[in-house]
Amino acid sequence: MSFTNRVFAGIKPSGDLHLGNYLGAIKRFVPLQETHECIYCVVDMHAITVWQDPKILAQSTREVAAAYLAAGIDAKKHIIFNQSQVAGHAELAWIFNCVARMGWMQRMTQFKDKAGKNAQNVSLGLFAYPSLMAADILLYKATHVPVGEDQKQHLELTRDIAAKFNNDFEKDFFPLPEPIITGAATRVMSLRDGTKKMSKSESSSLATIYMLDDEDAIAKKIKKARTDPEPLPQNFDDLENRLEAKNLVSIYAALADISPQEVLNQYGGEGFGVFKPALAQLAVEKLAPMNKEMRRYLDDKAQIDEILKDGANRAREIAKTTMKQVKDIVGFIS
Ligand code: AQP
Repeated sequence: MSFTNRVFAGIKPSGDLHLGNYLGAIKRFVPLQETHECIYCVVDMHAITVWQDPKILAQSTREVAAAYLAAGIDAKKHIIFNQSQVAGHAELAWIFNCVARMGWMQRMTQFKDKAGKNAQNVSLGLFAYPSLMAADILLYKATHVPVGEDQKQHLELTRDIAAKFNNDFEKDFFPLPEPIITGAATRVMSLRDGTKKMSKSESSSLATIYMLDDEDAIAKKIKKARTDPEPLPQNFDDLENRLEAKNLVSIYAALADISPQEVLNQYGGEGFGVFKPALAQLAVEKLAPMNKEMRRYLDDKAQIDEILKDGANRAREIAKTTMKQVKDIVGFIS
């Protein structure tokens, strides 16, 4: 069977969006609009796998939508919506819970990282998260999924679920979606610890550049970013054991749309006294206009809610067709 070239991607409204979400995901969503039919979702049902204050959840949902719009996603030509408005996500996720195997889910490293020593006490939803993610993607028979490096394992599980469904029920019903993991910053690390991923749940605000940070905050965080006393090398490979320096060079490359090696062609031999101000200037130049645009959208909640509703209506139409077929295939009377 041939499938439409369709992109699905989502971001959890589980806190303030950061540079990792931007460089690893949102920035890369934009050019895909030229080549694919794109569905960009605010995955609020994933957010509640850990506690969310209901008042803040609604605001964070609008913030993700505002970031999509400010980055340049065209909500008329493509689709922007929040997941909980389309019931098909939950319906298909249940069917996938019955397709996925316990052993597959138990291998997911993100669950192990997030649950830590507290595995008996976290929500069942956190454990089942990858099955809902598979439903998000396959409900639209999406063929491509742009994600950061951290989501690679979940994407592989999505393919396993699709393959098992096809094998158990009907050959070639679901596509096996391809991850798109490209660019210089597929895994942006904390500015304070090069071994840790930059993340919404990080407690030190100095470790994370937020998309709504103002120019002073961006410059201050880059100035205070942890580094080492050595100058930058001429070759990117020589940064292998200098994680914090490698992270800053990768961030520069991703912001400037050049390769990390090209950054070192320019700054190799320089110390951080020269490189950090250059990075701060570039980050402000790239992030400040988007920040302004996000705030403009956030000032008009009704407009964002309308965009989400319109997107959900269009997403629901696609989802309805898939769910009708899935129910027939599984043997549910509908
Ligand atoms: N540090 C990162 N570098 C590159 N890409 C990243 N992404 C997240 N962090 C980085 C990518 O952003 C997209 C949306 O992720 P998400 O918000 O749905 O979930 P997450 O990966 O769990 O993000 P966080 O910030 O770490 O959230 P919390 O702390 O709430 O769990 C994905 O494509 C992801 O790869």
